[in-house]
Amino acid sequence: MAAKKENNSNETNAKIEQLAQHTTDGADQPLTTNQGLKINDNQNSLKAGTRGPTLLEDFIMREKITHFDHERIPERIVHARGVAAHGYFELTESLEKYTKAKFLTQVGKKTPVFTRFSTVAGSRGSSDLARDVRGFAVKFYTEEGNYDLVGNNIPVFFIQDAIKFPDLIHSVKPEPHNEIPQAASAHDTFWDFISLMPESMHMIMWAMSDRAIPRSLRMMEGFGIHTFRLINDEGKATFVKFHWKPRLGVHSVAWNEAQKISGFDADFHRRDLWEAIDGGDFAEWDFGVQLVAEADEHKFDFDLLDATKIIPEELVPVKIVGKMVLNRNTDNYFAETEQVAFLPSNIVPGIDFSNDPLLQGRLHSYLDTQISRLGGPNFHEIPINRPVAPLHNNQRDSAFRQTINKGKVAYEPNTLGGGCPFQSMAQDGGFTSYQEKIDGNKIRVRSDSFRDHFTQAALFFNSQTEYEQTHIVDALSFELGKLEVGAIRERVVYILNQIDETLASKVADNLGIEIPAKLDLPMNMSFPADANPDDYQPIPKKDAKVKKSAALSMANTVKDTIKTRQIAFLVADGFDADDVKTMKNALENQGAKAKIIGLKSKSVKDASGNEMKVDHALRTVASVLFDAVYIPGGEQSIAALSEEADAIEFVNEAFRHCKAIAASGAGVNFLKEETYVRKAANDKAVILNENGAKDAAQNFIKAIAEHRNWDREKARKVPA
Ligand code: HDE
Repeated sequence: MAAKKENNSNETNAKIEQLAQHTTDGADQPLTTNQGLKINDNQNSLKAGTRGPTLLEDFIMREKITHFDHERIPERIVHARGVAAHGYFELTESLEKYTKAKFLTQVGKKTPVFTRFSTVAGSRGSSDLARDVRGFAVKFYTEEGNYDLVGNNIPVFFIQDAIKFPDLIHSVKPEPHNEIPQAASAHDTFWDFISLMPESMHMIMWAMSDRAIPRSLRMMEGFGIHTFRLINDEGKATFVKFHWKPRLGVHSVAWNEAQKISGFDADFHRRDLWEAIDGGDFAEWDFGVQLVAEADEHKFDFDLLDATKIIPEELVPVKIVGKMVLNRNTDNYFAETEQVAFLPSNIVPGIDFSNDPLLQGRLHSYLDTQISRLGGPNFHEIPINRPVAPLHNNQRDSAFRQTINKGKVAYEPNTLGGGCPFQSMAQDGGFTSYQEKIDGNKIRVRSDSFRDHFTQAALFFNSQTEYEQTHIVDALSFELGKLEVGAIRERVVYILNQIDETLASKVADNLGIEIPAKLDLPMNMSFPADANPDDYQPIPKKDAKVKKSAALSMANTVKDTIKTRQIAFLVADGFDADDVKTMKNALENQGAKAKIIGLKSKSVKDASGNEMKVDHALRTVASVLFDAVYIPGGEQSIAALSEEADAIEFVNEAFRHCKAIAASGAGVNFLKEETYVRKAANDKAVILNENGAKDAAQNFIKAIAEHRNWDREKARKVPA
């Protein structure tokens, strides 16, 4: 056992060492060229005379500027905006019965991982808070080679076949004639495409829900989406879907809030992940699998190969078998986060693909795209992409080759190299593909079993609470309201009506239109756009086996922790130091972060004149960057805050976004007299306590753990 443990940590250390060998901060080192030549003058170029022209001979300047000229590489065509961290995956329950993959069979084994989160549509400099799907890509550096689980935070996808991917992405990206809008789906081309692709409707329900505006990357689920296969020692296959469940629960912000966060801190998610890890609050997810025996492949009323469908957890529960901990930030964003290359085709013995036509296309695309993005086929040699497993083959040369392969043998079979490197038998870890029986015509067609586009869209909508449904209606009304072409709007509303009549009528009402009685398609188009209209008509919603699924609503998530929540304390000179101390201690004991916000940048004085450092000046922040607000007592402090429009807006906005708000002493008057909180009778997330912070703390903690009091929207007609 001890030996095994040592082995695990050796592997983790090996990856860290491997990266460390390529790491430099230049400390105590002379400045050199890329050839190691020490530089004597880094201030002046080589010139013909003091005031003469610069000489072509200045190889030092030319090397430096040439490198600079090429500092930017093409960004990812999708998922350009991202952030990543290192950590490990630890297996807690063996899947030995189903797979021979070593990292999934040895309980307690820790496998190093590098995980990158991203938005999809925006370019690299866009905002973290765009309404969008989030990428959730994990590279496992296993002893049998790299395994990449390249998933998203939404368990389904827009399209069923990879051949549609370029169309989907061209439609959602900024429109090509004027490159507007950035990182937004609320424009004509996206909805034009969607209105002709009814298969996207399930995904649209998720994308228009609050799942598309997470509170934190540490508070979102991850899904492998496709059905994959696990293969055990006997070669037996079991279908599998992969899940990541965040230990802090699944939480989101309000749409109005998301738009404002984008202005106040476009790096909100990146900063949140960085600061949490930096402060020792490691990000954690449980890892789960849904397993389906091969014999049960056809027992569902949807197709396991259709990536627009989930397997409801009521039909196949998620079995938790491990956890992932992200505990180390990158040393260099570019070298690690930007240069990491994820490939769904990176698998290890014990895992195999299914015939999902979306997955099949991905197996080609990722390798292909890295070749132009990372400058050639040697991107596997970049430190972050190197496996910890040893690597030997006869691939040679091309741009930026790092390995110096010795000897004259670069082919196999050979005798001159002693037959090396040699093939491995399956029992020695040699990869063999699962021998699936295939018997069919060579044909371009969509399987009939892929035709039902509305049943699961309705399942998702029906599984939401009232406020979640309202948010979907609001999001659709926002997106469709932005369109310039009315006919697109009408088509989408017509399709929404196939999912749920109330949904469609509420959206139609917000848009000021009627639900169209029939689909109006220009140019004799078929629905959806398909070569042969008779061949492919979406079928109406079925009477599904599962009508509501608890796992689909975020209302049912973890709500018993305030760990890492950011609580704003609004103060000015003369604040009550006891209030601040008591509340700060109470919150920090539960793992939350109290942030002092004063009127000036440096410090603020309490009622006795003692100075306290502030974390932020009010003018640099807004309540959208925090989870809750506390106003401590202190007559003078409150008098000053009452004169500050920003302080009043801070509270009003927190109220509008349904956050927990607490006050003690004179702070109560501020809330009651100056802000919307005066309207908040019986609001469980407004905690007013004239007697001091101590009594307020417990109720405040409870309200913060609930994340939001979304009911406030209904009671107070507070738009969010
Ligand atoms: Fe991707 N996708 N994708 N995708 N995808 C890329 O690869 C592609 C799809 C996902 O953090 C690209 O390295 C096709 C589904 C993530 O680096 C590219 C299809 C899912 C990331 C590509 C899909 C994803 C990518 C662009 C349709 C969830 C970011 C840059 C069949 C399961 C990984 C790159 C990172 C990135 C192609 C659909 C997830 C162009 C053709 C479904 C998380 O190769």
